Amino acid sequence: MTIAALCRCSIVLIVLCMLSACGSFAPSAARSATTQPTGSTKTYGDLVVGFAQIGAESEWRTANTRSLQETANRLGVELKFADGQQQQEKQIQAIRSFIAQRVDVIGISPVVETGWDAVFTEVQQAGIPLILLDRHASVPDSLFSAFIGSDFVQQGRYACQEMVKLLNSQGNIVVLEGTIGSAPTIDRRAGFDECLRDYPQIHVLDRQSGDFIRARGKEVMKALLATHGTRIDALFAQNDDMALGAIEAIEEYGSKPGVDIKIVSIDAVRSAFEAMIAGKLNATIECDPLLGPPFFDTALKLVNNQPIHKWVKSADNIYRQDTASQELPKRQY
Ligand code: GYE
Repeated sequence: MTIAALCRCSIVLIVLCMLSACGSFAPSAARSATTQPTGSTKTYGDLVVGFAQIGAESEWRTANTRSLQETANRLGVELKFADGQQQQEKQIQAIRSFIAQRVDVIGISPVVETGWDAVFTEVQQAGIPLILLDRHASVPDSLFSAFIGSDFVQQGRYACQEMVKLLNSQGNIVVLEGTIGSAPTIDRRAGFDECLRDYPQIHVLDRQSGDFIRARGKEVMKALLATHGTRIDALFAQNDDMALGAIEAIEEYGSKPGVDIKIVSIDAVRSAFEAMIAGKLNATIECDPLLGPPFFDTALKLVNNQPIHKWVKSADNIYRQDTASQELPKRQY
């Protein structure tokens, strides 16, 4: 599903909530075979949940996995966790195995946006509620119960606004993009480019995928420096890990990251705060990975057939060098 579709869906939600004064909403796909008769409400201890994770490509992902596992342990939920190793095929296999095991709820962070219709239909036919976590997918709304995560388009807009300030509305940018075809890559680009249209003196020299991986960020930045050299005034990295890799490449090239080449990235992981304190990263846009609590809360509501929000949206902040040392001790990931 596209963000535009999510927005349309939010409008429908607002109208429905105004009509019913309920404050939340249970979509039809949430009604499942696991619906409990009155008097037998399930608790966390009764829940068996399957989660198809993408992999372990970034600090963000590690924090996200930890949040899911720690929250499951704390609540007493049985979590069946599958690592997709960045492969859609492996995630599809994991979902099929969760269906075969008759779990109560299935969660997935889809590595790419498309190609999910068939397997999500199988989940629906099995009567199992499906939660998309962190990344959304391009499927009809009826094929999943809820999406929990950030507004990636907004993150792209924020990154552009920071960039505009750092460049005084003028200069040449290179972009390190995430996994090709993934929701954050597509949406962060859309938000960034939409905002950039108001600044004709800022030019994007090049954009290349670094797959959200630190080593790839370094490698690709090295190649970008070899091609564009000192014409590069700034880097927008779609995640912190790629920015951190690029910082190494910039230093090896003999330039000063954060000074000669301004850098804005997304995620706000610990290492990004350290890089800001060292003056090597200028700003990072937060993307909250601590999605374990809202995930299991929604899962429990779904099995008990209680109202849920179709999009449980994370609140994301902007962090800059000036507050980085105050913020670092407060960071949980
Ligand atoms: O920004 C990146 C991770 O889907 C929001 O995936 C997530 C992104 C995050 O690999 O670091």
